[in-house]
Amino acid sequence: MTENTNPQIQEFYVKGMTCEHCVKRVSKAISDLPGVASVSIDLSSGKVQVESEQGVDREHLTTVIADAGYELV
Ligand SMILES: [Cu+2]
Repeated sequence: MTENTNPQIQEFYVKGMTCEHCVKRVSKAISDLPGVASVSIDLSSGKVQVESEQGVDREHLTTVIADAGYELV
């Protein structure tokens, strides 16, 4: 049974991204989280939009972003 098929869209801000390479790193790190359908990142503002099935745990995301070398703010 699928009860909730509406995707969750969450917005985060990540500090420290300076180029497309950073964007790719962060995007990949988030995409690897379970249930994540898509990630879109605006480099100039640091805004990260995550679309997922169940929502992404902020604490978990903080760790993943830190491991990639950036900071979730
Ligand atoms: Cu970079």
